[in-house]
Amino acid sequence: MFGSKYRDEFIYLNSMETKLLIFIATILITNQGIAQKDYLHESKADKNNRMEWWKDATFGMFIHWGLYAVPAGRYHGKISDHACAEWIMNDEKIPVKEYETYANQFNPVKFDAKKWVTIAKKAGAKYIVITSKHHDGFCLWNSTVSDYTVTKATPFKRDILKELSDECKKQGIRFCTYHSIMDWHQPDANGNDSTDWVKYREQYLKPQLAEIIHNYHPGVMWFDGEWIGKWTEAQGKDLYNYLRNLDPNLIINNRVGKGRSGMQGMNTTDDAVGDFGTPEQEILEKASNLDWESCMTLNKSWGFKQDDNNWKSVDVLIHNIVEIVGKGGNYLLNVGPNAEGEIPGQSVERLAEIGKWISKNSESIYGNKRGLTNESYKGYSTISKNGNYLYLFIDSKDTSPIVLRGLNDKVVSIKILGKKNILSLNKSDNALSLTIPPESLDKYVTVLKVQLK
Ligand code: FHN
Repeated sequence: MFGSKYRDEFIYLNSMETKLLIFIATILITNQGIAQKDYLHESKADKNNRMEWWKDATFGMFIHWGLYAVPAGRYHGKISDHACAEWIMNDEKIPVKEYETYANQFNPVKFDAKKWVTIAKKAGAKYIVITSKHHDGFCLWNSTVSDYTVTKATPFKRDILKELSDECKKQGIRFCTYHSIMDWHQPDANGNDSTDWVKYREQYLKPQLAEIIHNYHPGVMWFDGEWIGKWTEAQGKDLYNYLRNLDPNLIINNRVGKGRSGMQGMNTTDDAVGDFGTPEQEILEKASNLDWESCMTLNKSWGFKQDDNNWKSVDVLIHNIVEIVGKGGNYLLNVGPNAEGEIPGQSVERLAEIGKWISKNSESIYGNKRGLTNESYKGYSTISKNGNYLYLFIDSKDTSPIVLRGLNDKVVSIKILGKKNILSLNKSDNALSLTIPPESLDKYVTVLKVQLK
């Protein structure tokens, strides 16, 4: 797999001032200088305070971008069998030196951070999570501990994380980063000798994460590639503490450890590390009061795949949002920009349509808690933090009466969100029911605002 022409063997060792900087930094942030605070036993109140912006944000845009956008799912003219284009190096067994040649072709001259952040904002996304480094090991920032970066190995030369993080700051969107623990390009990450693995963790993975945190200030560090045998829960806990000592406010997903399977790392019963659960391409079956985020693609591939036209409909996507918020989660919806630096039109169209719906119904989506149980209301709902307003999501294809049980003495009024007229209610002994005039139904999901006593 190796024979890289790009030096990953810690080029900073050739530079005295950088070596001194690393040495000082290591002294300061390991437990030889400022004592490492233990964040693994943070109080629930402190965690809730730290997570509040993320929970209120509810909806994020995921971005998978890197050298894999160049082949875009094809190799030697053949469409790769794997659904995900970002896995092409592994699936087509592309030798490192051959895969590296994609770097010479990576020149996304149409990349425009302002355009990308505007697309996210218009979609109603409040945060962006971009792949700083995916499994192929290619770095989308100007790393000092590798030559295998967009600034040094491509004709493009620009620091993508810098441009995107600056634009996110300008437009008030939280900038966050995805980072793969597994690294197909790093000799020490794939060496058989355990000292190689220590060297990868301590002298490559951690310094790169420190660079990202110091230079681009991500709100979330979204780990992935944690399933490899070499990575352990204990290493995840060590990394979690290391990063929280660099930025105490950083939010870190449960894939920093081995918690991905379902909701591990979420339950107070087990001690798996991580701040939120990460169900992928699925929505939790049951609602949960734990912090969780469902991540999904718009088609099938995370990275740009030129032959993947399996686009999800807007109706499905909006119903996903409603189900996820109704079950207490966040939604992280992915785009895979192409090698020119453009987000595919099919993605932009869907995100814009989602954004129109969210804009009309925003108070039912952002900053709320999950709502009623099925016993009280058969659909999904959210409730405002102060408990004064309940939001019922009505599938516009379902014309059956809306029934609320056990709330008779609590309901002051019900109206369609965004409209003035109060809807008339039928009261029975323990239930309220109503129907919405067909002409008042939303194209996708109609939202009722219920004022409670
Ligand atoms: O292997 C990756 C995949 O390429 C993609 O990044 C997803 C996104 O969550 N995570 C892994 C598969 O679980």
